[in-house]
Amino acid sequence: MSLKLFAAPMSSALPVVQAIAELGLDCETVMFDLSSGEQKSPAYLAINPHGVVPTLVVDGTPLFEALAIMQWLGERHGVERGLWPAPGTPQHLVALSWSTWAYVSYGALVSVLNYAQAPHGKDHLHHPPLAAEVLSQLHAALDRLDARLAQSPWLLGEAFSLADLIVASVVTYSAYCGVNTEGRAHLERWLQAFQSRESFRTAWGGGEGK
Ligand SMILES: N[C@@H](CCC(=O)N[C@@H](CS)C(=O)NCC(=O)O)C(=O)O
Repeated sequence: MSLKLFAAPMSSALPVVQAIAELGLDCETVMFDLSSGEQKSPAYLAINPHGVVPTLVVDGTPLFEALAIMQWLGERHGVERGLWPAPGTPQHLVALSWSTWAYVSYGALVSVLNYAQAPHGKDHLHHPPLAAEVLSQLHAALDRLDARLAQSPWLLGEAFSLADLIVASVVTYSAYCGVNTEGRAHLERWLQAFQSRESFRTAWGGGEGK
């Protein structure tokens, strides 16, 4: 199987780079400089019409959206390595639930927070009451994640899995965006264990954690 990843430093591609490292897969990686706009070249738009990274090209077929890529990596390569639960098991449902929750539900709130906190050059979007509301919803979400992590060291039980990588990546990113993740014992322990992994330090560049 041939794998080619289009990625960029400090981007949504980092968790995918980390997942590939955890799985120990052979993968050609093309690093774009997003500021140069090469992600909008006709050649790349033919692979990913949205002109963003990451895209993983699997035997010539492009797969885009970081969450889809990592769930596919889990299904196709993680099960045999003990990093993703086998389809048909209850743990597989848990992995799909929490990983999708992180990107779709929690991640959507982080996007709104970024707009409400006025992204660079978009001061007209600055909206403090909306930012406060979204922050309070994000903190409530983190409380629920903390409660889940009170049940076991990792999301699926005793062992680290790509479900942890996916969820912890979004939580780590949210901390960069100003969501205070501290003060929750189980969440903090889990986040620290995640950020101490060699794959995190390598992929995210020096282990800049929360
Ligand atoms: N939801 C997408 C987000 C992809 C995305 O927005 N990537 C950004 C980097 S974080 C990008 O490539 N931006 C370049 C651009 O918009 O030109 C995913 O998770 O794959």
